[in-house]
Amino acid sequence: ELEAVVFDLDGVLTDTAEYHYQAWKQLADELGIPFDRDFNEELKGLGRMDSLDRILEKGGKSFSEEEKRRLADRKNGHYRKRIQRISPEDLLPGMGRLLRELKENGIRIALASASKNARTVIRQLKIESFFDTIVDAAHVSKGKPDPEIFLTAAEQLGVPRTNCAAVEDAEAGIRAIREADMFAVGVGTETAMKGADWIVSDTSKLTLQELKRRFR
Ligand code: B16
Ligand code: MG
Repeated sequence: ELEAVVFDLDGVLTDTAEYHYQAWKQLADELGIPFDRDFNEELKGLGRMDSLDRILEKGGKSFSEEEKRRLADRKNGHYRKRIQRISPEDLLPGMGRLLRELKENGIRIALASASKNARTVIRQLKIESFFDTIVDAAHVSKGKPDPEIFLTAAEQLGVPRTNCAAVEDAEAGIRAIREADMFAVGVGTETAMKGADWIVSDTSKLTLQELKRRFR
């Protein structure tokens, strides 16, 4: 039976994925590395350093660890500038309703985000009080597609993993959910979300009633 729902942040609760794209694009432009939305798809859900490594690899550039840290910080600056504008209006369609439905029905709620900026974003969206636990990159050692972040969320909620559903918009995230033995809900296209147990084209289709029906 469904006891808990674990949410990814970027691309599920709000479209920070767009801001990550813009911030990486700005950094890539500064470095003279080609960067487009297609390539950005591959970065979704990956941690900051993993993403940077992919971009540098694609551009055929190598930097020292020290320089890479500086580049990652620079990207984070580009990103933080953009997320300051986030407000409750930036919650993706239907997500405010879903969070309320879950609360009213006693279903526990967790956040599992690879972003170290997750709490800032959740605060700006004014949805912090819905979450029973927030697990972000600072709490885990292995990033998605490793299942650690989802398993940590279930553990902190005290709910068996098989009674959890998790919602993701990234390939790496869907893999992590499946590895964690949870019910995987994918937001996106059939191709990008292949492997998910239930795929919705956008967040407005995510209702508790339908989730319960699909849940194994
Ligand atoms: P930060 P999620 C992920 O968040 C993003 O999808 C990914 O694009 C980003 O690189 C990663 O967080 C790290 O974010 O640089 O803010 O620490 O989708 O797992 O909520
Ligand atoms: Mg995401």
